[in-house]
Amino acid sequence: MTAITGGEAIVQGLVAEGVDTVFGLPGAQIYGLFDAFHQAQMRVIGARHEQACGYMAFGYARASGRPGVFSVVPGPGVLNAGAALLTAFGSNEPVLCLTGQVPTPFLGQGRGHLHEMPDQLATLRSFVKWADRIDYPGSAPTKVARGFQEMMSGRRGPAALEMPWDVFTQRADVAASTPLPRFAAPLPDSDRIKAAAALIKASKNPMIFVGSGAIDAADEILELAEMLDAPVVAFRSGRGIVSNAHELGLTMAAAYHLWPQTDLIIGIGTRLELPAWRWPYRPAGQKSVRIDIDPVEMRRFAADAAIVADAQAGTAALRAAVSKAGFTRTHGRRDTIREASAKALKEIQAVQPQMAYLDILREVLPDDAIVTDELSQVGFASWYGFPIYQPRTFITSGYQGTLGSGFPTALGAKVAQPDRAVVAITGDGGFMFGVQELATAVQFNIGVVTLVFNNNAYGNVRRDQLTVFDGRVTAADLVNPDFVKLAEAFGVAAARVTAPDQFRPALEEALAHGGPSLIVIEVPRDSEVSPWAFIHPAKP
Ligand SMILES: Cc1ncc(C[n+]2csc(CCOP(=O)(O)OP(=O)(O)O)c2C)c(N)n1
Ligand SMILES: [Mg+2]
Repeated sequence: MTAITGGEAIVQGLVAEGVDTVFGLPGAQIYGLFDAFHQAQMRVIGARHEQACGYMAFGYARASGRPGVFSVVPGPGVLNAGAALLTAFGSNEPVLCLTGQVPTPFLGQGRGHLHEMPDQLATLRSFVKWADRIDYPGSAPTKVARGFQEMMSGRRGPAALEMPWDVFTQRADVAASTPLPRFAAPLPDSDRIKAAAALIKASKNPMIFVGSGAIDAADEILELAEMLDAPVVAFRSGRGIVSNAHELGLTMAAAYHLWPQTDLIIGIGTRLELPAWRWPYRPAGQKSVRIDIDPVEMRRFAADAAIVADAQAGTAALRAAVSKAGFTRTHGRRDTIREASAKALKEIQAVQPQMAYLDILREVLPDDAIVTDELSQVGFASWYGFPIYQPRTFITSGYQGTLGSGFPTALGAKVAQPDRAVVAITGDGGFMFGVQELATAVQFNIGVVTLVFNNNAYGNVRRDQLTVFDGRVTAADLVNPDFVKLAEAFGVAAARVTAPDQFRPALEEALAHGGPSLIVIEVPRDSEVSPWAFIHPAKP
C-alpha cells in the first residue's frame, strides 16, 4: 500500500470501474479531486453551468449503457445539477455525482462554511437512488464500488458521493479498488410465469409495452412479439427496443388504433404510463401481465400476473412457457397491425409544420443517429412522428419533462458516441436554458447539430393560456436574440431556415461539417398544429 489522497482514492475507484471520462466544474472544495483527475489523465469535459455537467453525464449514460460520472461543488453546485439528477432518477439511468462537503471539523454545525447546506446527503437521498459520504481516504474504494453496485443493479438509477474538503487532499494508505458484483436479480417465479402464459394463451390480441427497463432485452422482446404477432409499443424511453421499421414496432399513435381490441397488455420494464393513464380508458375485461425488476411497481399498477424479474430473463422465461402452453395466432393480425400503422402515419401528417421537418430529419439521418427531445412543439411530435430504429437512440427526459435538458444531454451523448450523428431537437425557450454550452461544444469540439425551432414563445404554455385561460398570456412570449449571430459569436456554424424545403440542404451541410452547428428554424408564433391529440387521445 502507498499513501494516496482522498481524491486519488476516488479516481482509483473510477478507473477500476472502467471510467475514462468525467464531466465537471471545479471549485475550492473539490480541487483535490480535479488534481487527481489530472494526474490520472482522466478526460475531463468542463461546462459553463453545473446543470450541463449532470445532463452530459445523463446523455453519456443513456447513449452508451455505461455510468455517466460528473463532479461539481457542494451546495449550490449540487442544486444547480439537481434537475439533471432528478431526470436520471426518473429515467433509471446510472449517473454518479461526486461532490464536496465543508471541512471535517465543520460538519453538521451550520456555521456557514463555504457552500454549506443544512443536510446535503438528506437532500440528495430524496431524489437519487443511493448517496453516502466518504469520511476518510481509506473508505473510498468500498464506497465508490458500492455506488456503482447500486447504480447498475436492479432498477438502475443515479448515485452521489460527498467528501469533506480536507479529505480530498488528506493522505493515507488505501487498499486497491475492486468493483463489487452486481446484486443478483430475482429469478422469475415459475408459478407466475405459468399464470402469465395461461393469460397469453387465453388472449386473442395481446399488446406489449416496453420502457427504459427493457432497453437491454431487445432480442428477447422481439422473439416474444414475433411468436404472439403482438405489437410492441413504447411511449418515450423504450423507443427503438423494437424498431419502428419492423411491422410489430409501433408508435403510440398507431397502437391506440388497436386499443379497443386489446384483451391483454404485457408490460416489460415500463411504468405503463400510456395504458394506465394517458389513454382514456381500458377495454372491459382486459387482462395484464407485468415483468419488472422493481417489486414496488407491482403496487403502483397491479397486474393479473406480476413477474418480478430482470427484463431479459423474465421475457425469455415467459416465451419458453408460452411455447409450451401454446398460443393461437389471430387470423390476419399482422394485416390489422399494418393497417393501424398506415392509418396513424396519415393522421399525424396533420401536425404541421412539425411533421414536415421531422420527416426530412428522418430521411437524412442514418438509422443509428441519436436524437434528444425537448418539451417543445416539435419534440412532442417526435414522440410519435419520428420513427426510431435502435435502442438508446432516442434520448428523452421521460416523465420529468425537464425543459432545457435536450441540448446538454445531446453533448454527453456525442461524447459517448463520437462516430454517430447526434441531433438535439429544441424550442427557443428550452434551448436558452443551456445556450452557454455552445462554448463547451466549441472548446471540446463536440459535433452536435442543434435544431432551434423558434416561435418566439414558450409555445406550449402560450397555447394553454390562449385556450384554457381566455387568452390571458402571461410570461409566455419571448424576445430572443438572433440565434445565428449568437451561435457565430461562439464559433458555432449556423444557418437559418424559414420553410421546410430549406431544411434538407441546411441539415446535410451541418452534418457534413462535423463540428458543432446550429440551425434556427423560424416558425411563426401560433402557427403550429397542437401535437397533443396523439399524446392524450380522446375516447372514441
Ligand atoms: C424545467 C422546466 N421548467 C418549465 C417547464 C414548463 N414548460 C413546459 S413546455 C414549456 C415551453 C417550451 O417552450 P419552447 O422550448 O420554446 O418550446 P415550444 O413549445 O415553443 O415549441 C415550458 C415553460 C418544464 N417542463 N420544465
Ligand atoms: Mg418556443
